Amino acid sequence: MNKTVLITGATSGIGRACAVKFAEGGYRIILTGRGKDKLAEVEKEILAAAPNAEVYSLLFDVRDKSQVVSAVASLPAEWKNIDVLINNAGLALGLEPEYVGNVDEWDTMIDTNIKGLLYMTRAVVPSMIENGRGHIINIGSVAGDAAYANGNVYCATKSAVKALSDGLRIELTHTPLRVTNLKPGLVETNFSNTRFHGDLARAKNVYKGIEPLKGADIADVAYFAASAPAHVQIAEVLILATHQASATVVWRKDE
Ligand code: NDP
Ligand code: 8X3
Repeated sequence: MNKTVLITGATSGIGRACAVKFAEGGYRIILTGRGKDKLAEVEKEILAAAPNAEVYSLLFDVRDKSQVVSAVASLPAEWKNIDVLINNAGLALGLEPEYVGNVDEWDTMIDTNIKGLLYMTRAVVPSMIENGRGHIINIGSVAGDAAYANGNVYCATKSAVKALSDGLRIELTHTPLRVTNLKPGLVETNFSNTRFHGDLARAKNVYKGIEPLKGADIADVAYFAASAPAHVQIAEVLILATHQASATVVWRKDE
């Protein structure tokens, strides 16, 4: 049987691109997300790109511990053996100093980017250990390497993704399982629209004067890491746009 990948936040951006890339590579795809219609749309896109792909969709919110547990437990027997877990669901909300930050938005970022990732890991990894195979690919960020002004809580959540990836890798050294932390820089997806609460002009401005990465660029790296020989563990990858050197150093062409 072909390998199976489960992707959180598969309804948009990087997660959606991973779903298509892994389907094209012959993986069976478990799509997970919060919108039924969006999941159906992604399923259609996958089948257009890879007509023989097998796709199974799970509808849940990664912040909800009991939904995570029951969604994973509800997988039919033939979908239960997950080879690759891509912990991708995540978001930034707002860009303002910590001392005036929106406390509810902090909760949402922490609940999604840290706790959601933990709930998924807790729900999926034990069966990977039992099966003697598995790969956890966490989507961290350049924002986890160093804080930038007004990024505070978002940067902290992505630092946490690094710590959790490193910790899990240490805890799994006695197993064949692998853990990868992918740290993208500027990727043009729905990310900035979400961060700026639907202010499309402000979101567009983030990518002004630079050719940003695309979701597909990150999917290529995720697929490469998953395809490495069993003795090779791609532990961490920082993926930046060519004219970007860090979260804050970006060369922009005048437009
Ligand atoms: P998108 O906004 O395009 O996609 C985010 C995905 O996460 C959506 O499918 C969204 O679903 C899902 N999601 C958000 N909250 C939840 C939740 N509570 N439960 C389930 N799914 C949820 O952004 P990206 O593709 O860019 O982001 C993907 C990951 O990449 C995030 O972890 C982000 O932090 C990280 N990243 C992004 C970078 C960028 O520049 N774009 C750079 C570095 C890292 P819904 O539509 O339902 O909200
Ligand atoms: C997203 C990249 O630099 O906007 O994680 O924080 S950045």
